[in-house]
Amino acid sequence: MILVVLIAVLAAAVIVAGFVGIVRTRRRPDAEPAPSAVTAEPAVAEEPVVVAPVKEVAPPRLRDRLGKARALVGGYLAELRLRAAIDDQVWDELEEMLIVADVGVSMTATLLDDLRAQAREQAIASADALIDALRADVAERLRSGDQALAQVPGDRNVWMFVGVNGTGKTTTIGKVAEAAVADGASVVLIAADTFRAAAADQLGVWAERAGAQLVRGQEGADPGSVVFDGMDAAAGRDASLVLVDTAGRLHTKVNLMEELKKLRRIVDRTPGALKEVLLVIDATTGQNGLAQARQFSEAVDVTGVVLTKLDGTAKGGIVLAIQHELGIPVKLVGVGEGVGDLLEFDPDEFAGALFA
Ligand SMILES: Nc1nc2c(ncn2[C@@H]2O[C@H](COP(=O)(O)OP(=O)(O)OP(=O)(O)O)[C@@H](O)[C@H]2O)c(=O)[nH]1
Ligand SMILES: [Mg+2]
Repeated sequence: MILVVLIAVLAAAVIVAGFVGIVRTRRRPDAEPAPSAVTAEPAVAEEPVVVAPVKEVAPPRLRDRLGKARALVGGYLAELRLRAAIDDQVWDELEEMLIVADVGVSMTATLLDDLRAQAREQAIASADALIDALRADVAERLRSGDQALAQVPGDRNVWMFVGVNGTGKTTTIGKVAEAAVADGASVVLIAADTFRAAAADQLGVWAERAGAQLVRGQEGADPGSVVFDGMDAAAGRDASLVLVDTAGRLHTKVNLMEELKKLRRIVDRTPGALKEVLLVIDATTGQNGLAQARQFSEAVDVTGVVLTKLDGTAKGGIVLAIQHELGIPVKLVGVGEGVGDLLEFDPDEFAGALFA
């Protein structure tokens, strides 16, 4: 009898142990892990944890944003490629294409002279080969300037943005600030546009978004004193990049151009800090941008051009005119209104995209 009871108790214990074991091994994968005793054995993950990848926004591609300019030039190129021989008509159409694309009369003449010489020397016989030679020539000419933005590690780097009204100065500064902060820079934005309170507010939105410090003054304040305070603040926080936003002004207004010179002098009180004076030109204004560039350059010694709104114009050739006639390299191009829509200018990519 005792033996029977003992066997029954043992059997019951085995069944309960087995049941507990089943429950343990069937824990839901998403359940909290059971508290485990300290053990020398490494923990073994029951299920691999799959984390959704962070969705990265790819930078825009220049060729995708040059839609209008590519459509215009592409129309001519498609026609030209059908020609059996390089005759006068081919040369006329090439000339028309370059003028319509806003390459400018002088640069067009230079490019075509070059191309004629190449065609003779290398016995170029097909329109296809001629277009390839043109593309290479354009890239070569655009490469002649120093495209890189001056930024010395460990230095205070000040970039001043100038230009006529509405070209995209404030927007470009916002885009640059965002990228620089993401790169680990300590960035100060100076709102030297004191004509309208809204101008500093607009810069403030970009500053907040990027995580940059904003220095602004009252509406109507002397822009010089704002720049002065901004340089002080930049020194205080040991900022690596300082972006100065100036009010849009007509290049023909002498007093306003004098004001720009003054702002420049205030930045220059920190010797060597001013690394770039960037003229922001709206590409849709075409050849008029050249006149602006000349006047601004005379006033404040422009070191580079930011060409904005390339996404909205068929006149992409203006890049060539600027570099050829003014010797000022295009350093950045704006290809949209979004924060990521700013690209470092790449001559080969540009020539390839335009004369594909
Ligand atoms: N499509 C397009 N729009 C742009 C680009 N850059 C700027 N814009 C737009 O151009 C308009 C003017 O830009 P702002 O940055 O305010 O120009 P600004 O030079 O600071 O203007 P002011 O301070 O008034 O002289 C805004 O609507 C911008 O969104 C660009 O690359 N492409
Ligand atoms: Mg502005």
